[in-house]
Parts: sequence; structure tokens; C-alpha cells
Amino acid sequence: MQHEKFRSGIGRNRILRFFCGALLCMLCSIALAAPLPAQWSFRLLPGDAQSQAHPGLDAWRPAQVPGSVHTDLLAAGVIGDPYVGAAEAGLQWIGLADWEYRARFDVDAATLARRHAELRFDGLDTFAEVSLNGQPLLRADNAHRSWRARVDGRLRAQGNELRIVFRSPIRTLLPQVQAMPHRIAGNYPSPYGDEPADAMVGNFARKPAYHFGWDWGPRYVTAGVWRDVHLDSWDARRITDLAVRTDVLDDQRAALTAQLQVEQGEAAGSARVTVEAFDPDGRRVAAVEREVALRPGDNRVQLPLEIAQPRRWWPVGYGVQDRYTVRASVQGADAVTRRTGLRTVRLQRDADAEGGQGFAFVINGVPVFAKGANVIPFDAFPARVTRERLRRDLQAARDANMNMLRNWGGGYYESDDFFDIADELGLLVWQDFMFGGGMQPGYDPAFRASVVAEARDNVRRLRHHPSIVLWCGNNEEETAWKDWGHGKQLTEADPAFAAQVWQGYVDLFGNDLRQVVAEEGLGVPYWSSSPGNDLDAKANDSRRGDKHYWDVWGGPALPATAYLRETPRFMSEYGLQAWPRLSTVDAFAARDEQAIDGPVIRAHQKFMAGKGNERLLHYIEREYGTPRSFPDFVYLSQVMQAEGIELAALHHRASRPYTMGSLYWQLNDVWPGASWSSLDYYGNWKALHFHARRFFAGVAVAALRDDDGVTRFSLLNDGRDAITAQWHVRVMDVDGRESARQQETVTLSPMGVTDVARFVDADLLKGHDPARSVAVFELLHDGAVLARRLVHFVPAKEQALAAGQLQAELHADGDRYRLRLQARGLVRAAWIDFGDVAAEPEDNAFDLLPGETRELVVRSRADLPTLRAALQLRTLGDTLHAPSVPSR
Ligand code: BMA
Repeated sequence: MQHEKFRSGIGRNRILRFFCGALLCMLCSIALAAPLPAQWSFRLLPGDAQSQAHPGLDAWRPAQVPGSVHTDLLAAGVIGDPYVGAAEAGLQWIGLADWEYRARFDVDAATLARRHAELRFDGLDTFAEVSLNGQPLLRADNAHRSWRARVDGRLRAQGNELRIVFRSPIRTLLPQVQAMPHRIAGNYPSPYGDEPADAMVGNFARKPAYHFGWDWGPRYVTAGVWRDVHLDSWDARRITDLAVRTDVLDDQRAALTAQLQVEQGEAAGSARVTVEAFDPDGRRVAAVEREVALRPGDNRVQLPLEIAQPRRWWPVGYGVQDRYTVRASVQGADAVTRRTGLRTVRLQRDADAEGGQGFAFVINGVPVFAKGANVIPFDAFPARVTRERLRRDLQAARDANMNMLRNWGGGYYESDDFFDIADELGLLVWQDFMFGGGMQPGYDPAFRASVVAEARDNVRRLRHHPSIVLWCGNNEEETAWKDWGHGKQLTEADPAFAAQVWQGYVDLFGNDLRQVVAEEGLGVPYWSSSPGNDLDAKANDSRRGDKHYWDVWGGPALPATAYLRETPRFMSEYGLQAWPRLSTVDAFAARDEQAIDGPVIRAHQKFMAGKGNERLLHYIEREYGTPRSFPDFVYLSQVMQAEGIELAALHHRASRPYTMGSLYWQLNDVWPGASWSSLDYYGNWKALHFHARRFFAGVAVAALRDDDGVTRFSLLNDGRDAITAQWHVRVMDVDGRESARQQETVTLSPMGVTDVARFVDADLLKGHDPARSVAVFELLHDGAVLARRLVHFVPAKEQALAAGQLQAELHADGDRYRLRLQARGLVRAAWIDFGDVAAEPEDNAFDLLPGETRELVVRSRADLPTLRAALQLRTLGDTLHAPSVPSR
């Protein structure tokens, strides 16, 4: 916070800031309409077919709004926890039933006295029939958009009743899907028999796709009021939208245009419109006022604003995240505020001499190498996701030196909280529209109109967030059609229909959504599909556009070293799975259920319909050998994931500027289970997340050894300044005897890669035993190690790693603890675990050289004896060579 430092000595400014801040808070509260204060209840719709198997559910029970029918049934004690055990099969009936929600509410005199009123539903999931006081109000069929209904004169002071019937999406859509002579590709078929595998409805519903099950999460086809309901009221007019467009942004000035939407009542009139801008310290830095004529209905009002010496919003690592507040007020209407950041964004698409085309984000004129991960929904039931949970996982992303997250298209458009936190933390967001895979009826004009309404809604809701730097049409639809056989099969079966489906795709993603982003997106670029090259002939091309690479883990299941031979322009997906730590597994499986092939464990492993552990074993066995117990399996899965993804990410970074991004699959989890995530459902860091903090650090060492025994050594510097430092390469045996050393002073170019050398094994080993050797590549500055990477010459299972090489002592130090570690011989993949005792070591999942010591801070509320008793240490040597199977 550089600007804070410059100002901190000036007392008068502090006081001014306090008052301006307080004023802005008041303004914000005016702008946020409070949720409808209502008593909500729910029931199975009387007469529903499920009532025979589930009697008594047509009685009203208390409901939570925002919420979902599954969480309401759980709270009512009707069902058990959908995340515990193997609960899914027994809960699919919920998605086949119709449900009814009811809200009873009173309206205060001030609201009643106003001329106009509107009920706004921020999220109805999905096929909903809404009535107010016994009269129909609206019908909804899209969970991704908000729905509004005017209720002028329809409210009373007491005893209003809102009813919402939610129809089963499966039963609603199945007849039309079954009537199709040929089907379009869906995603994951239900293994539970609630929906026929050859007539999947998910792609026909504008409902979060992952609710129908995904390869990292359960199938819970839920329903309900998943976002807030508001009652808005006004008299002469109201502001329905405020956007701030940046027209010019340089060091001297920002020229902005405030775009207001003003809804005027029945009579034309005129009103004074004021727009003000407040700088990050709360000082008013610009204001404009104008009398405008207003026609009945919708009016667009534009006012120019100019800010001198603007403070820019930067992605983390490039500068501060300054934000301005813009306030618009119209005489006779409530004021509206928007918090925004000033930045420019450009997608650089330079053609190269080999026929390739780049893909790079340029923010405020600076090319940014994107480092980060893909984000999936944070829960099967989105209303359970609190701001605290979002902050926890986004903060963890920033702490791991990420600067970009991709919001993947199979979920839902994230909450305002998500983007507010991303803005604050300087995380760039690649935002997909909500299409997760397969194909959809783009040939149906009504479907497309629904998507356009949804897109307009969300782009308008989110466009003031400086974090959003790309709107992307969908996830993997184009590549699925072109490369996975979907297009070919349908074309063979019914060429005319296939042509219609493809044309629908082009209309929707090539035209409709592009146009919405051009009209509403305030200059943020649009990209039709990930992976793709914006409707180029080839969809997943390493030389053009962005790339998803799944030959490692997926398809041929190549070894992780294959990552080194895949060099795309921007890697937007690649991944390896791992299980979460044992305390997370304990949350859904009893200890005696914890077996690699146990039914509860398989129920929480969604890849290849529960066979994902076979894929995991394939990778673990290749490099580390066969795990001897479930805890070994969990640990080795994390080591494998971390080491594999590290190889890929460093290779992507070392390929700069040809490659300009590396987003691994995936950051977070939807529930406790096996997945490609680096953070588990509870926010615990897997080994990968600790590795990410090192391999995404601004300065890092890439020493990448391929199967041919060649190690490419380069130094990475994302910073905007050159760095002069020293590199060392040492080769030693597992007991620390050094056999070779080289070192040199080097200047690392800014925002780039400094290639140092290529080593063949023989140059490094000089005849020493590869199984007993390790090469240590380091970058040092003033004697301190800035970055290090170890290179091994044989798979870990063949390396001479011994058990019992790590010693630990834990001491209290004021309100925290210090853990002193000492390695006798080479220690790989040390893992510090306190079991069920809450304790966080400041680092984990690291290597130690023979003889090396390291001291770590541990934070915990537990006392010293409890912590000492809980402490468990593991290393690769212990896991592969300890005489007995470790217990816990
Ligand atoms: C990708 C994604 C997801 C999926 C993941 C893991 O390609 O787009 O649909 O969950 O792979 O298989």
C-alpha cells in the first residue's frame, strides 16, 4: 500500500478520510435495497408423485431464503447430510419432485405510500411459477438471471403471501428431449436412474450444469430461491443502473462517462442529475451536475467525468488495487453508488511467423503472465457459500502468488462478494458464461433470447469490477463438437439437424454473446470458447489461442514429463487429482470406510464414475510405488499432484513470452472429496497449494528434466525490474557429499526468462550413482536463497531415500509455536500434520537438503502438550521405506 505510506503522516487528511469514508458507507447503504423481510416455509407440492414414498412432506416446514430444497430438508431433519457417506443415490427423488415455497410478509407504511413497487428475485432455481396474494405474478425458467415484477397497488399492510412452485427440471424437460429424433450431447449421465442416460435434460435448462453431477462433485438437482428477494419502491422515478466507462486513461487524466438508466413514471418531466467521484481515500475528486429531460419509461443519461492524476487499479504484483467510488443521484430518486477501479485491458493477439497467434492479457499497457487456477462452484448448494469462505479461498489464491482465476462455465455467475474480494486482492478474473460442455439448443430462438437476457443481466451486474478482464462464451463446447466426435456423430445421423445445431452455436457464441459484451461490457474483450481461437478452424490448438491439455491425467494418461513437450500460447486448463487431507476425509467417511476401493471413498471420487482411484494409482505407482495404506495413498496422491503440476507450471513460465498464462485445474472444491483442486472444501491447502506459492513466485527457478535426461535450467522474473543475483548448481548424494558445483552471477531480465543452460545427466552426475544423487539448482541474492529446485535422476521409488531422516522439535514462542526441523539425509516432500488439532504451519510440503535445518512458525490455539502429541511428520523416505505401515 504505497500510497498509504506517503500519506500516513498527515493528520488532517486522516480525519478527512474518516469522514469521507463514513459518508460513502452511508451512501452505499442507500444503494443496497434490503432483502424482503419475510417468513419463509416450504413443502412438497400437494399431490406430487413423490408423496407416496415420502409421506407427510406436504406439510409446511420452515425454509431458508436464499437457500435450496436440499438444505431445507436437511435443516428440517428429513434427510441426512448429502455430503456424508454414500448419500446421493437415496436423494435423487428430490430432483424429481415439485416443491412449493411460501413467504408471508408485511409492508411498512412508507413503502405502501409510494407510487410504484417491484419485487425482484435475484435467483430462482429454475422452473418457477410465482404468485402474489393468490394472483399469478411471473413464470421463470432461467436460474442465471434476475426476475422482476411490478406490484403497484397489489400489496397490503399485513399478511401478504408470495408463493413459488418449483417444477422438477427433469420432469419438465424430459418429454421434449425424448421427443427429439436425435439428441445433442449432454454431460455426465446419471448413474442413479432418475434420468435416462440417452435423454439428459441439463443442457436444455438454464440452471447450473454441475447440479446434474460433474467429475468432481455430486449430483443434486436442487431447486429453490437461491438468491435474495427484494421489494423496491419509488415515486416519480428511480435509477435502475449505473455504469462507468473509461474513455481515456493515462498518467495525467481519466476521462470517464457515467451511464445511468433512469426509469421515469407516467408523466414526462425533468430532474437534476449529479454524478460525483471519490478517490480511494474518500475525497471527492470530480463532480458534474445537469438538468435532464426524462420521458416516461426508460431513459439513458450520460455524463462526462474527468479525474486528474488518476490512481490505477493493478493486478497483484504490478501495483496497488486503488478503487474509486462513483455516486449518481437524480432528484426524486434514491442515489446509487458503484465502486470501481481504473485500468485498461487488452487481449494481445499477435500473429507469429509460423502461423500461430498469441493470447496475452495487457493490463494498463503492461503484458501480464497469468498465473492461477480454474474456479468451480464453492458448494453444491450455492446459498451456503459465505463471504468468509470466498475470502478464505481467494486470499489463499493470492497467497500462492496467483494473479488470475478463471470462473469456469459449468457453475453459476458468482456473487458480488466474489468480485469485490477479487478487486480488493488484485486477482484478474476470466469469466465464462455459464455453459459447461456438450451442446445446447442454440437453434431455438426462445432459448437464445433467454441466454441473452441472462448475459445482459450479469454483465451489467458485474461490469464495474476491474478484476474482470475477459468474458468467454463457454467451456469446451467448440472442442467437444469438433474433436470429441459429437459433431461427427450427429452429422452422420442427421446432417440437417447437425447443421442447425452448429449454426445455433455460432449464432449464440459467435454473435449474440459477443454483441452483449460489446454493448454492455465497457471494453472488456470477448472470447467465444475455451479452449479456442475465437471460432478458428481448430478449437484446441497449441499454436493459436488458449489450450486445455489433458493428455496427462486424461486420455492416454501420459506421464507428467509430457507437460514439458506441450507449449501453448496460454494454458487455461491442465490438472492432476489428489485426495484431501485425512481430517477432511474423516468428515464424510468413518475410519473403517477409508479404503482405496471402499464404497464411500468411491462415492467421493467422481472421475470415470468412481474409477478415478485407478487413475491415481497409475500415476502414483509409476513414480512412487504402491501405497501400503489409505493414509499413504492420500499423502502420495498429494505429492504426485504437486510435483506434476509444478513441472507443467514452471515449463509454461519458462516459455514466456510465447506462452503467456498458466491456469491449472482447479483451485477449490464443491464438497469434500477427491479432485484436481489445490484447496479442499474446508480451505485446507493440499501439497500443491504450498508448491504453487513457490512455483508461481515472482522470482523462481525452472530446472526441468525430461525423460531423455536433459535438464533445461532457466531463471524466471515476473517483476518489472531487472535483478542481479547468483545461480548455483550443486550435485550431491543423498547424504550430502557434494560432487560438483558451478556458479555464476547473472542479471535476470524484467518480466521475462533468462535461459542459463541445458545439462545432460552425464554432465551433472559425472559417473556418480543416479539413484543416490540429487542436483540442486538455486538462485541466491546476498547469500540468501531466493528460489531452489531439485532435480532427481530416477523415479522416487528407485531413489535411495531413507526413512527417519527428519527430526523435529516444537517450542512455544509467545502466542505461537516454533517447529525446528533437521534433516539428516535428503528429505523429500516433508508433510507436517496435526491431525484433528487445528494448527497451521507457515509452510509445508517441502524438501530439505542433507544436514539442512529449518524453523517454521506454527499458529494454533492448542497448548504445547496437545500439539506435541498431535504432531505427525512424514517424508517420502518414511512412506516408501519405513518398516511398518504408519498408523494415525
Ligand atoms: C475440464 C473441465 C471440467 C472438468 C475437468 C476435469 O476440461 O472443463 O469440465 O471437470 O476437465 O475433468
